[in-house]
Amino acid sequence: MGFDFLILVELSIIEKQRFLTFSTRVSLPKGVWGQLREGPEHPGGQSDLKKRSRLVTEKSSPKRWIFKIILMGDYAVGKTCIIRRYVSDSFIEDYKASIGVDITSQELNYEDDIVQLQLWDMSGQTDFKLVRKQFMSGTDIGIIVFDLTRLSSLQNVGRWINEIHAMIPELPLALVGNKSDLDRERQISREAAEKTMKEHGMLFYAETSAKSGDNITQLFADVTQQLMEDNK
Ligand SMILES: Nc1nc2c(ncn2[C@@H]2O[C@H](COP(=O)(O)OP(=O)(O)OP(=O)(O)O)[C@@H](O)[C@H]2O)c(=O)[nH]1
Ligand SMILES: [Mg+2]
Repeated sequence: MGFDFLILVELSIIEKQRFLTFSTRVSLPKGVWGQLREGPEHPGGQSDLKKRSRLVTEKSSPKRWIFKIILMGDYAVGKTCIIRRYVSDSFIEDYKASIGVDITSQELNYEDDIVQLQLWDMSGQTDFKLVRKQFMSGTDIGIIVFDLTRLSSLQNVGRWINEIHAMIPELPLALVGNKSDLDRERQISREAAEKTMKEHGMLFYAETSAKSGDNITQLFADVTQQLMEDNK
């Protein structure tokens, strides 16, 4: 029963990915997307993409880059809302758990170049561990989100890191504390979160509110800067 359900979910994700591939705003040269997405897999689940530049159009000006970013973290910490706020500047109060993986694309300028961020929103439910595993390949950077009003979501950060690094050893990771607007319900100080970030050797720590929009654009600007510094 559980197995059948999983297969259905994965098929819908593949359909979605295909749709996104054709609807993306970046005009990729013919065949480039296929080349980018279909590298032979290494045993650890990491594709050979990591060794390749993310520069898509080398000769044209401006240059175009494409990066895959995964968002992970406990259920209901606000991963989907962070992406929604960033991409469509909107917010939904009702919680609707993500099923499997959702992919959204956002384009931005970095200096004279154009960067396309592929944002892979992974369900935080434990049931979807297998699905998450299958969609991690080719990731450039991970964002682990926790809820500033729920201590357990910070305590679980180590588990998320293990899940990711089991598939992609040493993938660079950023830590994000979301729901900063709920100041009175806050359970985690900035210092405690920064300590966790340092203990795990993560890139940086940021606090966001998908509800107010605070620091959301800055978060993705910082992630983009990190990616570009690593790839240029
Ligand atoms: N106050 C406040 N609520 C938020 C914020 N971000 C998300 N929420 C709420 O938290 C709940 C969960 O948000 P989601 O974005 O669906 O959480 P998720 O991490 O994607 O959850 P899963 O898909 O189950 O992994 C929703 O009710 C949102 O309205 C925020 O910054 N502030
Ligand atoms: Mg979600």
